[in-house]
Amino acid sequence: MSAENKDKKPVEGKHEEDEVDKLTEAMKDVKLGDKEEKTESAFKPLSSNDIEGVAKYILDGHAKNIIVMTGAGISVSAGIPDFRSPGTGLYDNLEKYNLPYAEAVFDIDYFRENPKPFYEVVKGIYPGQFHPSKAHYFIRLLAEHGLLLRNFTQNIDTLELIAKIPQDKVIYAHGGFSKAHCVGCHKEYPTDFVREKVFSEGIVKCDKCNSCIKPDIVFFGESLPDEYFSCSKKDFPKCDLLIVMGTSLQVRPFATLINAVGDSVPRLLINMNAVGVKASFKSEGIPLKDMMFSGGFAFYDPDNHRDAFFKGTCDDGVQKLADALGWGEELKKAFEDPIPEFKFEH
Ligand code: CNA
Repeated sequence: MSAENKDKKPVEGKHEEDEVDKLTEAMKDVKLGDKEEKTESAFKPLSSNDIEGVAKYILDGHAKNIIVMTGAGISVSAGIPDFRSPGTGLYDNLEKYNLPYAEAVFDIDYFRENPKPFYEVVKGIYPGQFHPSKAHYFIRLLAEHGLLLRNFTQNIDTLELIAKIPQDKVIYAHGGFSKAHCVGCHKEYPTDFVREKVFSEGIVKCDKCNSCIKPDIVFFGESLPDEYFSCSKKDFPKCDLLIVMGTSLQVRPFATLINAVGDSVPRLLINMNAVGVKASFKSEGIPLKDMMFSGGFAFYDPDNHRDAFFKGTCDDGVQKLADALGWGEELKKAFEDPIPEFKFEH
């Protein structure tokens, strides 16, 4: 048996036991002869579809394999603009680059033609300039309490590393700055060299083929790292609570992961606005983009039995959740941690 399979068995067994416990609990309300549909809608993993309900679910011991999906919104309070927030997001502030469309700044074909806008924009995100947000430290606390299965992040700012979230718990779905390669001949370059050139010369060229060098951020038109696929396949079936924070859920394939947890697994969204909602409730929030993947959050569905939405900042949401878990002071203290000198180590 491979090491991976050895690891897998007990976790799956435990997960099944939890499922049986949950089902047994749910069956208590079922009267003899009740129709099956009623059994399903009676099943409610959360005592209330809000942060308090999620905290109770955790405190009752139901969440031992929490997955946290994150996006640019968790780093906004750290001083890094997101993409899509109206007015402040990067996409609303690109006029000076005369781009054909906003996403072009992170498009691999456009980069090959005109790399300058990317190098300019990326200076404002480059690791080493920012202090992580409370939301990053909350993810670290989940790991320290032994509850974090994985943090899947779309972010490229590396604040997960600075907040000391264990790096084997983080999947950088859209890559990062820890490596850099030439887009022509794929020669690898030291990250410090690339960083220095970006800030001093505004453009970085390969000494072998004269193409541009790009940090290993995943651009539109490029594939996601292998570990994103292998870990999402392995992790999501084990997940017993999904927390989604600070993302518009507009970028595939990442966004579709919210549908990859089991049907009875609670999902908490902490965001400034409702996103990833079921297409039938699009008047209430931003729906999941791709109809090929059915599902989405059911906040506005009268039969919603497991989705909770906290409307507000990630930092307020995690503080409220931490308070409800009795970790409020621990989170405030972690947030005050002095940040280590920045080094690419993952
Ligand atoms: P996005 O599309 O810009 O969406 C951000 C979401 O967060 C929006 O729904 C906002 O309403 C919400 N939001 C903004 N501020 C807050 C806040 N303080 N609290 C709670 N919610 C907030 O960004 P996504 O991450 O969804 O898009 C994926 C892109 C963004 C990835 O490819 C990233 O690489 C890329 N990106 C990353 C960074 C970063 O690494 N910090 C910055 C900008 C863009």
